[in-house]
Amino acid sequence: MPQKTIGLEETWRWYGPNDPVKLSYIRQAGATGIVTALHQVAIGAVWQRDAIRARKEDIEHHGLRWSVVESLPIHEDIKTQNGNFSDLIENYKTSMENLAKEGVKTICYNVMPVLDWTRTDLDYTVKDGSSALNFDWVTLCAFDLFILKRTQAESDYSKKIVRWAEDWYQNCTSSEKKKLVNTMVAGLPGTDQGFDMNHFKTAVEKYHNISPDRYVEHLRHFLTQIIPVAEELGINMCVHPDDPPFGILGLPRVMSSDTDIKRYLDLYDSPNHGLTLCTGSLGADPENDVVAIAKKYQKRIHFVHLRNVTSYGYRSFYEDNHLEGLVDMPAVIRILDKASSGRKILLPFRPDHGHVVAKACEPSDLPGYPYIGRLRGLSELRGLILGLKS
Ligand code: CS2
Ligand code: MN
Repeated sequence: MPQKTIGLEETWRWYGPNDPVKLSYIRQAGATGIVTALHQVAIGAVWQRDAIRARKEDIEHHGLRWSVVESLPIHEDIKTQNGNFSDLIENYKTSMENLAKEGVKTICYNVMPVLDWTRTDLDYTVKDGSSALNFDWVTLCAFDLFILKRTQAESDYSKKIVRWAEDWYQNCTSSEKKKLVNTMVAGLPGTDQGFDMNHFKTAVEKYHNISPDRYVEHLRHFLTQIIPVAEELGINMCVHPDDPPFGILGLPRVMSSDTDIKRYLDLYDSPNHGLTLCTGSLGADPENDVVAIAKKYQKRIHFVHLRNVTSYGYRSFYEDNHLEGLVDMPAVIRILDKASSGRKILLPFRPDHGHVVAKACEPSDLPGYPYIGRLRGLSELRGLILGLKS
């Protein structure tokens, strides 16, 4: 019998005790590692050691291990260098220390301003009838120009896109508009941090005078503080790329391409300052050669999200089945498998999102995180990994 995975660890994102996908279901899906966060703690507050331990014990009680923290979010005030951001950095360090004391030493985070991943449609029917997440540039433009009404937004779009966005906006119903607002600003699974439109606008406007170069300097400051702590604690920090991997709503984006990744990793040269390779996020820009990126940064990749995308127009894409779409998954797996084999610890990967299939049987309604679609993804990836080994 070939071993299931050598070097790679099958993990699964779990949103904690309120996740309709129970730890027992995850065990039955065949994953061995859990990716989770203390979602109940407000962004910026310290993750206390007893809360970490309780979560860890819960996971271990089900025969699983807590492999990765996703995410330990960076507070907006650290990103914009506002208010008491130095105290917030100290809190971040304390959370890292508490995690390390409990033996949880891989931490995923991202540097996207205001929003984590962004989609314009969370229920997009693909050709086999299942439902996927979708990002449409024209719809985003309509949101930006006619709903958010951001100052100077128009200069970010071509005349053609603006015309199509006007058509879209004029022809859509008020319930469609409402749905778009919810999709854009209501927050992500596992967070209570949804915005209303006014707060959202204020949060976006805080970046008005922060150019990508200035934003990089803010992040350099953050890294200079936290990476030495990671080195001391033996923690691998893994930055997640921007999703989608291009500028939206005038916000600075600095982790969207190979050039961006290089600049960001070069801000602090340390093996503990690494990358979450997210094939779906990077793959949404057809200019990004995901296989080349995987190869180039293989030593700095400490965590992997496997997902695929199909693009259908300028800056527009939907999430495809894991083995279909723009990303050459076998090629990525070959690189990761090789990169992981000589390591002291397994390289965790997870199926990042899945389609809603067999809706009536689906226990979860968290966008992107159904049980059955991810089960399909994990199973296909497991088969691919095994097949490439034999
Ligand atoms: C995840 C991101 O669901 C997803 O698409 O890949 O939300 C990811 O968790 C964060 O950006 C990492 O901090
Ligand atoms: Mn991802």
